Amino acid sequence: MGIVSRGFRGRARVDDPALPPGQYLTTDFPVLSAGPTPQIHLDSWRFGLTSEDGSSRSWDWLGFRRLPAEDITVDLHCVTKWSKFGTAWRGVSIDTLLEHVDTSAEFALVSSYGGYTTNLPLEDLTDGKAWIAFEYDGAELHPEHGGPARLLVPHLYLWKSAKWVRGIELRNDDEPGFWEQLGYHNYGDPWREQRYWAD
Ligand SMILES: Nc1nc2c(c(=O)[nH]1)N[C@H]1C(S)=C(S)[C@@H](COP(=O)(O)O)O[C@H]1N2
Ligand SMILES: [Mo]
Repeated sequence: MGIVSRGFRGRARVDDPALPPGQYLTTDFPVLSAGPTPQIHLDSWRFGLTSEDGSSRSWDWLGFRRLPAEDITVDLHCVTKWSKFGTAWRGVSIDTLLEHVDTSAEFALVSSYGGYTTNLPLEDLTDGKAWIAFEYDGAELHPEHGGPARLLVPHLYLWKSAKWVRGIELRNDDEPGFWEQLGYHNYGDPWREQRYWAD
């Protein structure tokens, strides 16, 4: 138990035990995108899940929105060193999407409208650790922040939280994504400061 209580969380304290090493707190919500914000119409939106045996499932927007959703409040940590505490989202747990999927895959490759990709171990997406989020702060997710829907994996640096997500491929082998190929750490744990490949 740290000396600083959770009640002190709105203040920008660098000794806050909830702030990972090397991070500073911000209250605004920066937009970081490697390219333009794609225009995605809800009637053509699809989310696909492909297993390592080649089988696949997909949801259109109405089907996706009929899935049980949860409210989650989490801290975000970006590799560019800002952290934001207490962000409120609504989304579908990846566990829900995987409910009827039989897989022994160890890895996931997440892809987005616009071409962005990111990779992570499948176990970092399961057991209540990740969501496909479609609301932020009580309103539909703004396109700049990944709307209509984005992956949210708050325990890893935010580049793993693919905006404009369109699918997840379950794989036996690990395939580096966009930033991972460009030198970002393959895993990206903010508590171990895994920013770049040599960290
Ligand atoms: N599709 C897509 N997802 C993305 C990115 C991107 O460029 N394209 N940038 C990543 C990075 S590096 C960060 S820090 C966060 C930023 O999310 P935000 O713009 O909502 O703050 O989105 C991540 N997800
Ligand atoms: Mo980032």
